[in-house]
This record gives sequence, structure tokens and C-alpha cells, in this order.
Amino acid sequence: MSAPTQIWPQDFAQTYRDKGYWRGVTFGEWLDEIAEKYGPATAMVAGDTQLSYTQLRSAAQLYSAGFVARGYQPGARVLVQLPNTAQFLPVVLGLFYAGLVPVYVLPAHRLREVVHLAVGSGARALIVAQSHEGFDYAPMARDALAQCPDLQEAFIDGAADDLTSLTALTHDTAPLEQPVARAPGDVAFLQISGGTTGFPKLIPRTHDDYIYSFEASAQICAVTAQSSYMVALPAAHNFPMSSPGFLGALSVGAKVVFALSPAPDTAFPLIAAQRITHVGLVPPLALLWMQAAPKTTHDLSSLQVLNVGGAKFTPEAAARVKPVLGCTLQQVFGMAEGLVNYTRLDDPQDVIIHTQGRPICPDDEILLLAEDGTPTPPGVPGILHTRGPYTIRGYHNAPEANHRSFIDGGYYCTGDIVLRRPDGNLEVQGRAGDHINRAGEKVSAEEIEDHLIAHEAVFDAAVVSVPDTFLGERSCAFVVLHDDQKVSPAALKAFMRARDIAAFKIPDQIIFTAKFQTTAVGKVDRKSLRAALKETHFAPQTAKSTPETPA
Ligand code: OOB
Repeated sequence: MSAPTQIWPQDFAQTYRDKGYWRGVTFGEWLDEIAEKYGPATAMVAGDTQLSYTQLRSAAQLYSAGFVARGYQPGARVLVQLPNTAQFLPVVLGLFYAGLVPVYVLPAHRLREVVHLAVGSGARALIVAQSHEGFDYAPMARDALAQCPDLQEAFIDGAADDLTSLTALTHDTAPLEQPVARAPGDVAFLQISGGTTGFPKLIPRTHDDYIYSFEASAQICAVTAQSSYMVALPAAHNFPMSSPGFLGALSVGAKVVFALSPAPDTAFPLIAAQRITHVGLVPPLALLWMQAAPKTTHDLSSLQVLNVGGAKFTPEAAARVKPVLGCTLQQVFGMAEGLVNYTRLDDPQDVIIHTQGRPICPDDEILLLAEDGTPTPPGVPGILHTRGPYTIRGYHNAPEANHRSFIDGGYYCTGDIVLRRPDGNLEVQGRAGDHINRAGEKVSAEEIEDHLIAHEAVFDAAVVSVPDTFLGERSCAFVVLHDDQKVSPAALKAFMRARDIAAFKIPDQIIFTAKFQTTAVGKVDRKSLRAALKETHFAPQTAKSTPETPA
């Protein structure tokens, strides 16, 4: 398995260095910088654990010594699947300090995704929680070890049995006093893509590019040493990690507070107790918070900035943020592949409410192209393509995906249909690819279809996104059964669940249909099929009653 790399053309790399975007610092060195600069200040609060910057570095150094002592070589990949607990940050920073490459797995992911990511990254180890939201990770970790020959070891944050105890890693070793040397242009970690086709792809981010993106974000979001940033979304997501995220917050000496759940009953008391100033949410959660805030007895008055992103936030909802929550809305339109846009805190209300902002960096280049690849005229929406100092030039080990997703000149095709206003701000209007943006989680239509077709009764399936008041979008699967076969929607959902996949991929709705339209040559073009099904069943003017899935 080749080690992940990420390479910008020489002239671009030189420009990014010359302009100071790439500081030439690795994550290990960065941890030393912040520990030395902010030493006694509180870096992290999670449950009953509170660590200063000095203590956070010490905790990371202990983990890193443990990894080194167990023979993990610089550059080795380690899957990290931890919820927002006190271990997340020390473990991840410990991996960086030991020169290892975290691969971020969401707590919601299950065996199938874990195996896919372990194999795709050539990971040597997996780190899991004992349990989270009723799911017990140890059996899954054992199955992953059995299925992935390169995976040597699973660490568990809890009772270990035959697995390795995460805390035992920090015993019997002296903390590593210096970070294991890496080059700033090396891949620091692998993020997973939301993806439009098949399984998630791996996104290699370098020390140089990522550190730039969150340090610049902290400035744009006005996070300072006096701020308290709450990690409400799963910490493994790019959004709460770097936009401005816990890394942006740490880069300026702020306090980072981990919430185990973003639900108001967990988050609101924490906001009051920790005087939270900044937090990032996906639109459905922002709606939930706005619903709950007027009735809460908890003091939310410390909130200064609410970042909302991951999916389109409607102007109606956006306009209510300030009156209801009393803080400034800052829209974030970003992607794990790189480019992040923000509305600026001092923008006029019209910009804050109606746009998804503009890029972080003056050297973020943006191209809006029509379907045929020609640039759209000013004022006409196009498919957003981008390149810049923190946008990847290719996925890890994925020649086909790279061929589809990157065009001449190295621009990444985001698949988002975007309008660029004369003031430079972007409005996201839709997307060209077929995925479902379910409350900010991107689910590939193709991936769900593949799971459905694996059922013996299913002849064919097409999955579409349907507007949903709460989730933004939900998934609806159209299913054609083999002649003489019968299966209930509930049974199909249970079948999918048993395939060990993240629950957010199970279709929200299943509609059985007799057959799919084919093209003139008898082939089913998935893209037009999905579009036609959506049009027939869900277009507002033509929407007709459809057999709903029983709950
Ligand atoms: C964030 O990252 P991903 O990688 O999960 O998803 C990226 C995609 C974008 O291409 C776009 O389709 C959608 O999510 N998206 C938005 C949006 N923010 C993201 N669509 C409409 N409006 C927005 N504000 O989702 C992500 C990464 C960093 C920061 C924030 C979000």
C-alpha cells in the first residue's frame, strides 16, 4: 500500500510559501508552539476533564510515546473512531506528535465503512470507543481486525479484553519530548469525502495546507484567546475541526469544550456553564436550537458567533438567528476537500442572510462552468470548480475518481451549482451530483442503490433526495422487485441495517414501482432515471400521492 501524498505543482507551492500561507510547520511543531505560547490557559474541557495547554501537550506526548514504543513507524495510518470525549484531542494530537497519520472515521460508521477505510488507507491500527449511543464497538473492531490483514491492532477506550487498552498506551513510557520529524508538505491525516459515487474516498490533507486553513479561519471568525469554542458536531468532521473548529480555536489560545451531543438539553447547560462564544452547527440543529432557545432557562447570552454550514441554510431561518439566539450568524460553505467560504462578521445583513460567503484566501481560485465545461457568464450559476493553497489536487489511491473530480489545471469539481454575486459572495443553488445531503451528512445515491440491489428480491433501485423541512433533504429509494418476489419496506430497511452500515444511509422512504423507464437503446441512465423519478413523484406542481413507507 503506497503512502498517501499530496502534491501541488512546483510554481503553485512556491507561491503559497512566498505569500506566507504555508508556514512550513508540522502538527507536532504546532502543538509545541501553542503549548509554549498559551501554557497555563485552559485548552480543553470534556466531561469532568479539564486540561491546560501544557497538560494537553503532555497527554499527547504520553500517547505518542506509547505508539512509538509499540513500533508504529512515521507515516503509518491509524483509524480514529471516537466520539466527542476527553480522549479525542489527546489521542489525535498524540498521533501527530508520533508522526502518525490519523484517518477520521465517524462514530456513526459501522463495520463495512471501517473495513473500506482501513483497506483504502492501509491502516495499521484502529482506535475505538467502548460504546456510544448504544453501539458497542469492540465486536466491530474484532471483525475489522479479522477482515483487514494490514490492521494489526485495535485500541479501545475502555475495558480491553483481547483488544489493547487505550489508557495502557500511556503507562510505562516516558512522554516523547520532541515530535517525530515530518515534512510540512507530508500528508498529516486522511479525511473522508461525502462523495457522490460509491463508497467514501480518502482526502489527504497536508500539515502546511490544513494549518493555514484553520489559522486563517480563526481570524475570519474572530476567535481569540478569550473565546470558548464548543464542539457540538462529531469532532471527526472537517467543519468542527477546522472551520474554525477546535484546531482554529487552539491556534489562538481559546478554550475548546466538547459536547457529547448537540441536542439542546446537553448543549445549552454547557453554553451557560462554560460561557461558550462560538459554535458550529448544521442547519437542522440550528433550527432545533432556535426552537428550544425561547423556552430554555439556561443563559445563552455568552454566544457571539453561530457558524452554520454543511448544507443550505434557508434565508428565512438565517434571518431568525440574531433575534432568537442573540448572536451573529456566520454562514460556512466548505468541503473536506479544501475550499471554505465564510460570510464575514461585519458583512451587511443581506450578505449574511442570503449568501454562503466568499473564500478564505485571495488565492482561492474559483471557476463556474456550465455542463459542457465552458465558463458561465457573470450572473449565471455554474458548477463550482476550485483550486488554491488548501484544496487537494487528488484523492488517495483513486485514479477513476480523480479523473472525474479534477479537471485540467488541477481544479477540483465540487459538483455544487453556485451563483457568484457581483460583490464576490457565493450563493449555493443546488448541485450537479447525485447525493443526498441529509442534515449535513452526504450519502451517495449509488452506494445506497448497491446495498438495496444486494437483496435477493430486488431487481433494481434508484435513490433520490427529497426536500425535507427538518433534515433539509431525506432519501427516497424507488425499488423494482423481481417478478413473484415480495418484501416489505421494513424488511428491506432491516436488511440494510444488517449490512453494517451507518444508520444515516438507510433510506428514509421506500417506494415500490413496477419498472423503470429505459432510454431509447434500452439502457437505464441512472442520472436521468433519478431525475425523472424525482420529477414525477416530488415536483411541487405534479406531486401525487405515493405509497409511503410504514414507519
Ligand atoms: C462540509 O464538508 P463535506 O465534505 O461534508 O461536504 C461538502 C459539501 C459541499 O460540496 C456542499 O455540497 C455542501 O457540502 N455544503 C453546503 C454548505 N456547506 C457545505 N451546501 C450549501 N450551503 C452550505 N453552507 O459540509 C463542510 C466542511 C467545512 C465547513 C463546513 C462544511
